Amino acid sequence: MSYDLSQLGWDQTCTSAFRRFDRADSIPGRVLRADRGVSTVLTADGVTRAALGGGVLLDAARDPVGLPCAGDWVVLRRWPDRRITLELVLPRRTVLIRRTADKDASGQVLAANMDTVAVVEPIHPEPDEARVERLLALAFESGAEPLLVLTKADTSLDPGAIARQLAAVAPGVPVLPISVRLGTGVDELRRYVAPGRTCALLGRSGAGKSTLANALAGATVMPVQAIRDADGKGRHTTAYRNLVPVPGGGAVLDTPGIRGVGLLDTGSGLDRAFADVTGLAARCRFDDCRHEAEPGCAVQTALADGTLAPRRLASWRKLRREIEIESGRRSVRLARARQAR
Ligand SMILES: Nc1nc2c(ncn2[C@@H]2O[C@H](COP(=O)(O)OP(=O)(O)OP(=O)(O)O)[C@@H](O)[C@H]2O)c(=O)[nH]1
Ligand SMILES: [Mg+2]
Ligand SMILES: [Zn+2]
Repeated sequence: MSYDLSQLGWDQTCTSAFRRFDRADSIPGRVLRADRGVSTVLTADGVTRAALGGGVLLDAARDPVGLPCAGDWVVLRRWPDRRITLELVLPRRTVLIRRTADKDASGQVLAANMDTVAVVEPIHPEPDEARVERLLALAFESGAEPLLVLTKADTSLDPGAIARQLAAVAPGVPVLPISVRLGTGVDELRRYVAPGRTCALLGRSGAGKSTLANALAGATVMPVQAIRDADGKGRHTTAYRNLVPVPGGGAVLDTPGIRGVGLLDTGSGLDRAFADVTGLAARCRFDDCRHEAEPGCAVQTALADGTLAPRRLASWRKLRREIEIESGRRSVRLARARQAR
């Protein structure tokens, strides 16, 4: 069996990154799934399992962010005794990363090298604007193009109205209502998994991510929640992140539902997710405007004339504060670690 890795986005940049490590016994591949100590990797020769090599383990001991994850381009090594090891993770073009409770880690990598991050939010039960905002900030921060997918469009009489309502919390982001049940919107999503392109799915448990992945793959690759419970809450069905190649196209990267997601942000992802607010803030008279009662505050003007929703401003402030507190903690930790050394 032979597989053309360019279908999955292997390009000139990958080729030159790989060349630096190229040896007779090295082969490139893309991680479909990463488990503890072993990765499932798609190479030109098909799917193989590879144990983590010493170098990768050493890097990961310093910072788990260096561990391979679904979507990573990697270098494998074939040993004379037919063992295969994963020797290197090639530089990530984009990376979806969230804050973890782990004090020393710089975060948890959810997906790598995707072109699009689709925030997947169900129309039923009611979409949660605050969750969409938070996930979009994470999506923007990844470096990939965000997309908002509204699933289960068949549960609403007017999905278009819900899409318009949510577009207000997703400025500049395409909003795509989809019903896999009715087959509507799936073809639009297919554009994001064209040959060479990868789309990661991110959203709460039960949102319908795996159902989408299966629809794109044209097969049941991911198990989905069998029975819909009345409150729509459901339990986690997908337990691992999985890159699923799409026949005749690129790939979709399914992830387990996330409950809370801590932002690990330099601020730029958040600012881009709140482009409406930051765009206004840039027009305030004072550079250090706090958008409270200062004269010439464009944000207050927009609140007064109804072009900016108060909820939206409150949301932005809340997430900003969270990031500030977190980065404060981080620098204290770093300083302590330096002192300890
Ligand atoms: N009515 C309707 N139900 C859907 C649609 N798509 C998915 N569902 C249902 O939503 C439930 C959850 O779907 P999953 O695909 O397992 O959700 P998930 O986001 O992968 O969930 P986790 O793996 O737990 O994160 C299933 O019972 C699906 O049948 C749709 O278009 N319409
Ligand atoms: Mg799932
Ligand atoms: Zn202002």
